[in-house]
Amino acid sequence: MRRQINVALIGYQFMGKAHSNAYRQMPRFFESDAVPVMKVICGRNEAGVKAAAAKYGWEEWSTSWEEVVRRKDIDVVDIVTPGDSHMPIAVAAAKAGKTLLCEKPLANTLGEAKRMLAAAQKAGVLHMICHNYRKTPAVALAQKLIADGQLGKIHHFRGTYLQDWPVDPEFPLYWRFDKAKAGSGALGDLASHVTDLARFLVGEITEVSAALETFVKERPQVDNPKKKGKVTVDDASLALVRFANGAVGTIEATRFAPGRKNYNRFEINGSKGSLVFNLERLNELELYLRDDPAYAQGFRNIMVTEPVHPYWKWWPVGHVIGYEHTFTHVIYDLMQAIAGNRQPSPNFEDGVKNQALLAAMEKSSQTRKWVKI
Ligand code: SOE
Repeated sequence: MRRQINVALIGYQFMGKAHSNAYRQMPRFFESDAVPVMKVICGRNEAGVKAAAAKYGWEEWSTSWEEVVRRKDIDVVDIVTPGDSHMPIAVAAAKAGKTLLCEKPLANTLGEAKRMLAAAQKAGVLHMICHNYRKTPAVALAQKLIADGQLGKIHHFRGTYLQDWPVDPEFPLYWRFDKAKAGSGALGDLASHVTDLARFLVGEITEVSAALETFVKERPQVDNPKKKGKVTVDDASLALVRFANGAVGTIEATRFAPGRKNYNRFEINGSKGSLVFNLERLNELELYLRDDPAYAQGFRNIMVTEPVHPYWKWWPVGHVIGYEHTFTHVIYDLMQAIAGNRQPSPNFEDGVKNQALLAAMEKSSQTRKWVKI
């Protein structure tokens, strides 16, 4: 008998959809030792959350996260709200003894992120941060190849995350442009994925030199489009980074790259070879090994769709998967961690380390100096 884990999802918009879809898929396809039960979805707008509950398949809905996190029958509290409410929800849920899953970045400030980790540790609960791209089979394979030494000593990490949705200056000033709500712009939303991948694949970053830029300083207000309001976050963030193991890297995240919808790519060069991942071709990993015979040297394209590959035991051989499955793998790992009573990975400790990098990048951009972590 697999353990039934009652989940409460706090928030129901974009990421709420992705998480709901993952919970729905889990019990059907996965041989996990615990299965999520979609108990309750929570949001402030009654009509919105009611519709989301029906559409995504949650048993109940609520407009009060305070009530939901206190419920005795809830095991997991999954937080997908804008960043300004991550800390209060996570701290209250930790105090109530719940397992925590939280969207990235962990919080809006390093101080808040540290409070969340401290609360989880004090309560002795399991905690996980949703960096879904780590759970892409090709990314997990890249990590294994590097950890096994196939690339030798790592010299370079080159990560880019490019989008284009707000290039039009008339795009409205919704919450992602408000520092009080979102914490930062491209930095927290996109660069945070790249810094997480850099840490996952290459190791800890010790020093950063960064530049943040806001190209469109004012946008039409959502409720009153004739009036403009101030954009208080970055549109782009760029950084040079140094790793503890001697590697160097570049991280570029922008919302101003026309034609690039969700272009998350990295290239890693080591003494023995290189590898390339591009989310737009997420089932593939490009690998170049210097030890290949001279006549056969070149980048090979590995289809990461075989049972020997990470996260492939449920999917049919050679049948490609997509973005949505990265979330299913997050939920699978969470359920396995709950069943085994061990901390999932990545968790709030990773969230705090990542937040320290984001804070350092902001400081570096303001002071125009290198900042040590
Ligand atoms: C929106 O910009 C967004 O959905 C991010 O919030 C996600 O974390 C990223 O994966 C895709 O883009």
